[in-house]
Amino acid sequence: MQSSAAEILIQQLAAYGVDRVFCVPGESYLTALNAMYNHQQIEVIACRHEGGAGFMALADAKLTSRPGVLFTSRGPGAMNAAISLHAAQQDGVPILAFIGHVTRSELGRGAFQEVDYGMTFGNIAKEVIEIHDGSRMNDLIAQAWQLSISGTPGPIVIVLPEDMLGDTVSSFKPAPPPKAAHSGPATADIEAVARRLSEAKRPILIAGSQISDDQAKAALQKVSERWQLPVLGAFKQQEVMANDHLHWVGQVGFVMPSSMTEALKQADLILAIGTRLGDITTQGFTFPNAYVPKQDVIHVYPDAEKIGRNITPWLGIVADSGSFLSELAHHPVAKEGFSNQEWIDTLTQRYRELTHFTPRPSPTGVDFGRVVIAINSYAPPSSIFCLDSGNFATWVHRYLTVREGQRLMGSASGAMGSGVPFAVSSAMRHPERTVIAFMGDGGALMTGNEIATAMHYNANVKIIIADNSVYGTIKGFQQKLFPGRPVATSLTNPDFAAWAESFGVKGYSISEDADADHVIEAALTHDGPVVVHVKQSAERLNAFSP
Ligand SMILES: Cc1ncc(C[n+]2csc(CCOP(=O)(O)OP(=O)(O)O)c2C)c(N)n1
Repeated sequence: MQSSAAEILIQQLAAYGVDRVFCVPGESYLTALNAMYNHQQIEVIACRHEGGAGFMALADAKLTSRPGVLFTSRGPGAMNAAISLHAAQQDGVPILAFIGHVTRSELGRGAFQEVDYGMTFGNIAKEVIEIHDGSRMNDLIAQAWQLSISGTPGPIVIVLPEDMLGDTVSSFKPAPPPKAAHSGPATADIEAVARRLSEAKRPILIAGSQISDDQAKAALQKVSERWQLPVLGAFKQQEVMANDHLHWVGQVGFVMPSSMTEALKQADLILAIGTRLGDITTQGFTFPNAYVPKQDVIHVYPDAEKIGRNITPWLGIVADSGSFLSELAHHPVAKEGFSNQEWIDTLTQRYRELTHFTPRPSPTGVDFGRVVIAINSYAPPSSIFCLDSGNFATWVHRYLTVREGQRLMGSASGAMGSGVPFAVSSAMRHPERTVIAFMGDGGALMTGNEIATAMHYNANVKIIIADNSVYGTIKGFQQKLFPGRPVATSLTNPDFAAWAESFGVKGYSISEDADADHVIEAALTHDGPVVVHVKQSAERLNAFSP
């Protein structure tokens, strides 16, 4: 039997369990779109911008633990999608990004919308695979899938010359998807870790993005309890462990008060698992400090290339976070009783002080902390929280309690515009759960038009916009570095509640602190999508500013 290469591509995605792809359609991959017509088990989501489509694929990957799938047109479409591929790279999330391309005879001739994707995405994607021969479709999709999920997961770009998609090729027998190459710790490594943990007086575990599935998270909690380890979430990884657990000491954010950083620096052993120990997680390479840290560092990561890149470890272990954690969770504790309790108490006490909310009324607008506290009260137990990037997030990280069974997805790349698409995709994947997105007025108008996608596909999203009428994060930096000289940071905004209503979404406003509680209750119990316009005070630009 013969098929087109495009048909093989879609058949293979279906065989791998892909049930949803995100796209903006384009003339450069019409044959692939046409093949999707035959495979109704794959839902094709038409988005309003390729950046939005890519962020949706990223959130879908986080929620399904398999690669998110994105299709974009060549040139302009691919360029719009770049932000989401960069976010996937920085978050270590697998995405397959299929990009239409000029025909093979036009290659290298500066054809309409032609781009050299190897050059363009070479430093962002794990691999750029250009398929020149339709008969290789089968093999190369398998390769792309495998590469995206192995080692540090990440984006793979697959370039599809338009005419190649029409190649007539032999049919294939659909096979199950390739599995990630598995890596586990050696017995001697686990023994060494156990010994070192038993000797430590003030150990701390830094938990990263690769502790991503429920099993790994459960093993993390067990390790923390058995080995008496306080747990610090890496940048944006507030969901790795329940925030009301007695060993949770917070997530490392951009802004971290010295009361916490000074306490952390007293640690005598750092067990870093599933994190690349980047600049924000290490607070500018000061905890642990680069390259030779003051404390012994045990660095566990599935990719040898990332160990020792920033921090020289006492022991580096190439292993999946989940396998490492479950082995350590089951290893006999080497010594009876630990003397870490005082240390844990010191850190958790600091954490509790930091997260204790004291209302601070302002004549210029709403204290965003009031809104976050109201969400703590009304968000159902299985809520999915989605974050855009900006200083509004400092209130979320400080005051939101992410409980067991809840999720919080942010973007480690700090990409503005992720909030609405993450929420739309999450609400499609989990229509039974409440999905709440937080964003600033800046991020809201970058990809907020994806609310139209939510309406088109009945995605029930609850969108909270912190409107301080400035690019607050940048204004904060300007105030610090160039006081009294704001440039390009003030904004004129629409009435976001009315804007929401124009999409057919219920719009709410919070104009004063006293509104926060009842409006959030109404918005979260409203049967359908909502936008809540919070007229936030611009006086305090982050949750820690005086
Ligand atoms: C796509 C993108 N463009 C620019 C930036 C740089 N940047 C970081 S935060 C920020 C301002 C965010 O403003 P807003 O969404 O209003 O949130 P706020 O900081 O005021 O809470 C900007 C422009 C970025 N991170 N991402």
